[in-house]
Amino acid sequence: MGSFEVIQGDITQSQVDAIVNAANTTLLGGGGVDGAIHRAAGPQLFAACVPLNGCRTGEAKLTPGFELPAKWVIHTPGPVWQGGHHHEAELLANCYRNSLTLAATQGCRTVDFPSLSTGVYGYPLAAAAQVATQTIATWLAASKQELRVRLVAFDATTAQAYRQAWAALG
Ligand code: AR6
Repeated sequence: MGSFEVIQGDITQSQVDAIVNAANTTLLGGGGVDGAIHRAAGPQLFAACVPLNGCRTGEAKLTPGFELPAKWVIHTPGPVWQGGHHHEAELLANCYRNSLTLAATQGCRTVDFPSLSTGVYGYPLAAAAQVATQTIATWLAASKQELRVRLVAFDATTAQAYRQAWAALG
């Protein structure tokens, strides 16, 4: 069991056990939330990512948070939207599931996600929100741990999409 909530804000400010990074497969930084996380964590984050040798789409790898308020960063490359027939939904679900499992394995009680894949990677927001909320709900229902999960939306439109998708699960 556990809980889920949507908030609006800047994930680099999150005071939680782990934040999730919308990374790319190199894990060596980029723009968007990835760039913001690397800037806020400081250069040690990049140094910690180099020996990880990248990460496959849908998988997740852990580093410390360094100068972030969050203790850990879980890096997961989401799928690039290619029209919806290239396993995008399955890969996006894998990102959420693998990140949650990694957080739980690490003993985290609180984990914050950004809206994976809906920026540069072009995943349609409503569809991404549906996959994310469904995957989180299923994972929480199956888990024995008390994990508090939050979706940190950068803007109001994104927050609304995830709130709607969560409510639609019934
Ligand atoms: N806090 C919370 N959400 C944020 C923040 C922040 N500080 N900054 C941006 N967002 P994106 P993707 C939101 O493009 O689509 C990078 O270059 C943003 O508004 O960051 O998975 C990586 O290196 C959007 O809603 O991630 C990859 O190459 C969401 O975060 C690529 O972009 C995700 O947008 C990954 O693309």
